[in-house]
Formats: sequence, C-alpha cells, structure tokens
Amino acid sequence: MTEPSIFTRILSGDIPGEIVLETETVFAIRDINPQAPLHMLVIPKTEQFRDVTELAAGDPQLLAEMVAVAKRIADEHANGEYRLIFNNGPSAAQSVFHVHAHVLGNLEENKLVG
Ligand code: IU
Repeated sequence: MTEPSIFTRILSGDIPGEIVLETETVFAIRDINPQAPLHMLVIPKTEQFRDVTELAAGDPQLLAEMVAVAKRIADEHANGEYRLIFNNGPSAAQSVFHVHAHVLGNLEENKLVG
C-alpha cells in the first residue's frame, strides 16, 4: 500500500495542520507557508486524484464542490473575491500529488502575481 499523503495525514490528525472547514467530501487548511494575506488549501478527502486534470475527468462534481468551498472561504475570510490556483506537475511548482486548490485573497489591487 502507498503511504497516505501529507494532506490525508493532516485530516486524520496524524500531523499538525489548521483545518478551517470540512464538508462530507472536502476540507480546507491554512497554508503553512502563506503567499498572500489569505492563503488556504481546499482538498478533497479522497486522494485518488493527483491533479486537477485527473479530477476534472474523473469526478467533475467534486471539482465543483472544491470551487464552492473556495467561495465560502472567500466570503468568510475576505470580501468574496479570490484567486484559485492549481499547480500541475513538478515544473509548475506542484509538490503534493493529492489534488488541492490554493485559495488566495485579500491581495493588493492590480497585482498579477502574489
Ligand atoms: P503545491 O501546489 O503542491 O506546491 O502546494 C503544496 C502546499 O502545501 C504548499 O503551499 C505548502 O506550503 C503547503 N503545505 C502545508 O500547508 N502544510 C504542510 O504541512 C505541508 C505543505 I508539507
């Protein structure tokens, strides 16, 4: 059997992480290394999908749930506006191969990056 991902271990309480929201299928944590004033990760509880390409093909409803949870986070922790980022592959800065969305908010105006 393969090892559980770092996110599955956070969900199970095996390693520390700040879980801010949980639904039946998805949970969200505060990113340990924030790149914006609001930086959370939305993660499906299943780790069967490595990235958003696999997720969109395999379970589009679950992808839609991730987007809905991102919006809830932005409503609760920002002004409802948010940037949603999926890194796909090592050369695109993906380091954890259990699909997750970065939710960034409270950004400075007119900033393309950051
Ligand atoms: P990436 O898209 O795979 O690069 O994102 C992984 C993120 O997981 C990255 O932003 C890390 O800061 C974050 N993270 C975390 O929040 N808590 C952890 O224990 C570990 C990584 I390891």
